[in-house]
Amino acid sequence: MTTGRGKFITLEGGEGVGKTTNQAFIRDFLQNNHIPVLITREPGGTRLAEKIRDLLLDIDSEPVSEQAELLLIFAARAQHIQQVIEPALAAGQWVLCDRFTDATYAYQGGGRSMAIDDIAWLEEKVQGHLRPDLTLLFDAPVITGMTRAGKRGTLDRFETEKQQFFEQVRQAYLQQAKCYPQRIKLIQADRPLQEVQQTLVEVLNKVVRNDSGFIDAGIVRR
Ligand code: T5A
Repeated sequence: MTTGRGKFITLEGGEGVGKTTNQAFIRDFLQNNHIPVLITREPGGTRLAEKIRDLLLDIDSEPVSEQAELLLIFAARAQHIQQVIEPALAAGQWVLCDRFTDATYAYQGGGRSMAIDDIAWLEEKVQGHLRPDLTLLFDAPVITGMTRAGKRGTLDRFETEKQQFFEQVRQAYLQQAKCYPQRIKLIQADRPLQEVQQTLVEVLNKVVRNDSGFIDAGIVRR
C-alpha cells in the first residue's frame, strides 16, 4: 500500500492517558490495512537513547537541572531520528512514536515553564524539517491519568511532580492542539477504552484512505 516515504504519527498526552495501550491497537489497525509500521518511543528508541531515558526517569538521581533535562531529551531525539525514524520513513515504513517534541513543549515548556524559544531553536537544529504528519493527542483530566498510572505501583521522576505541574502540561498540550488543528487530533481519553478506540478507527480510516488532510511534514512551521 505504501509507496515512497512513510508517514510519521505521534501519540501524545499526559501521564496514564492510554498512549501505550493504544499504540498497539493503532499498529494492528495499520498492519491489517497492509501498511508497514515501526513502533517506537521517546525518550528512547535506540540503545543510546534508552540509556538517556533511564537517566531522565531515574527517581534516585541527583537533582536534574532543567537545562540538563532539556538537552538530554534533544540528545536522545537526535540519535533516535538519525538511527531509527528517518531510515524507517525513507524505507516507506509508517513510524508510530509514543511521544515526540509536543511532549517537550508540554512538559518542559508548560510543566517547567522553560522558554518556548529555546525549545523551538533546538527543534529546528535537531529535526530540520522533520515534523509529525499526524499527532493523536489523548486528553483526560489529570486525576484520571494519574490514577491509572499510579496503579502500576512505582513512580518515575516525572510522575512524582505535583498536580499543578501536570495541569500545566495538559494546558500546554491543548495550546499546541489549538496552534496546529490540522496536524493534532484531540482524542477524549476519559472514556471506556472501547469508545476511545472507536474514535481512533474513525480517524485512522480517513488517514488510510488518505483523505485526512495529512499535512506535508516539510511544510509545517512553528
Ligand atoms: N518527557 C518525554 C518529557 O518530559 N519531555 C519529552 O520531550 C518527552 C518525550 C516518559 C516521561 O518523559 C517525559 C514525559 C513522561 O513523564 P512515558 O513512559 O513515555 O514516560 O510516559 P507516561 O505518560 O508515563 O506513560 P504511561 O504508561 O504512564 O502512560 P500511557 O502510555 O499514556 O498510558 P497506558 O497506555 O500505559 O495506560 C495506563 C493504564 O491505564 C489503562 C491501561 O490499561 C493502563 O493500565 N487505560 C485505561 N483504563 C480505562 N479506560 C481507558 N480508556 C484506558 N486507557 C488506558
